[in-house]
Amino acid sequence: MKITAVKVFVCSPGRNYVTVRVETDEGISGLGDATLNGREKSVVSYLCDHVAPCLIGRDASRIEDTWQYLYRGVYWRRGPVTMVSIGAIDLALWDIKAKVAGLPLYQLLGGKCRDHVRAYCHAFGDDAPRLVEATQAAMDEGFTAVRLQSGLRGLEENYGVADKGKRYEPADAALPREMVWDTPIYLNQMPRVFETVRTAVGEDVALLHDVHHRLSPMEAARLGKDLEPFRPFWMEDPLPCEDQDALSLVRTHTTTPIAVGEVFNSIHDCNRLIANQQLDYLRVAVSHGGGITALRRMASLADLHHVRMACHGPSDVSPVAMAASVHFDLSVPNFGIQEFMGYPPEVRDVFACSHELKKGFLYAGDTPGLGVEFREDAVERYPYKRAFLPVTRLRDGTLWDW
Ligand code: KDG
Ligand code: MG
Repeated sequence: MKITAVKVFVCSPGRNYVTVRVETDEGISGLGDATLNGREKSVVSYLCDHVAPCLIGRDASRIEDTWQYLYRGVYWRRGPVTMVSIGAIDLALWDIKAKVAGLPLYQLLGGKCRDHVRAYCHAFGDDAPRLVEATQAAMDEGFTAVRLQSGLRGLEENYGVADKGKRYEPADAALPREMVWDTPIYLNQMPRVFETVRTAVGEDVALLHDVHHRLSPMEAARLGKDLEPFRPFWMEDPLPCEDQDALSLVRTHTTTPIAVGEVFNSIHDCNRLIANQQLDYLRVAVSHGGGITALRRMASLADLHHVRMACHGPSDVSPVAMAASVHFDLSVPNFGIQEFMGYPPEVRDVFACSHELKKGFLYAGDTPGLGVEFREDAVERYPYKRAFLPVTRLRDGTLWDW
């Protein structure tokens, strides 16, 4: 079965998505997700100019060899643009292989290790009482795990918090907006927010929190300790991701579990962290990390060291990668939890999916392959809109980690 075309589509049903379709001479095609929030066009160029021409005529069944060809065969390796491109091709080839077999993808990955995939959703509020309401609403929908993000007194806006009634979409402007950040206010208020929510909703629900890379090692250690009485499921990305050794300092001070990795794109970004047990959950997205082929390697390494997989799943991971995550999550022994922000009707109109969320758990469905169909007319109906993620500054103007 030969690859005859690699097509790349960009559409914006409420936010930008880059979708790849690999076509073959036997009429079977596969889908991949190459969305890189705020950098969509760079990926389009990488795929169209540097990947697609090399794949025409290659055997679509040779998934590992194609992965090696696109990774090892290339001098300029790694990086988000390269790895999400490889990831998209990899997902498409797995989709094709599973369609040829007439099986949902998880069957080719060894079959189900569990009946369904536990998902966590996002709850946010300007203050703790509103966050209690949002958490309760998520629990009423059936979620057993909820991420808490709160507004902070004295700050106009904060990561993960949208206006009431609106969805949170961070890449919301044609040029980067600027937000103000204040670490002391955050460190004082966040534990109190956790206390209020935990007291209101009881101890059975898992409560997660995303620090979004903003603390120093000692500040993160303090936050971890202060949150401990309220039993957080995890503290995510406490530090900027480059300084990996610093996580060991955080760990020696707190038993709050640590989740990192949504900006990682290679096993080389996490092999030492995993081997040194400096994290509890690995958050690499199935698309950003180089596809199913690469994620399975990471999961096997993680499993040796008691680290569980928790693939990144914000709305900027398209339903194609979300489907791949669900198949992956069903099949790996060391699955932890799956982030699921959900999609608005416009997105569901573009991507028809066999996977579904029922009462806080994800199910893959039985459609052969990934189980996603892409409506190509979305490119005209929902054209690309330039969108940037914000930047953050301290009150005195110092640029900070977003
Ligand atoms: O594009 C940026 C988002 O993917 C990121 O802000 C989402 O941190 C995130 C999360 O945990 O979902
Ligand atoms: Mg995050």
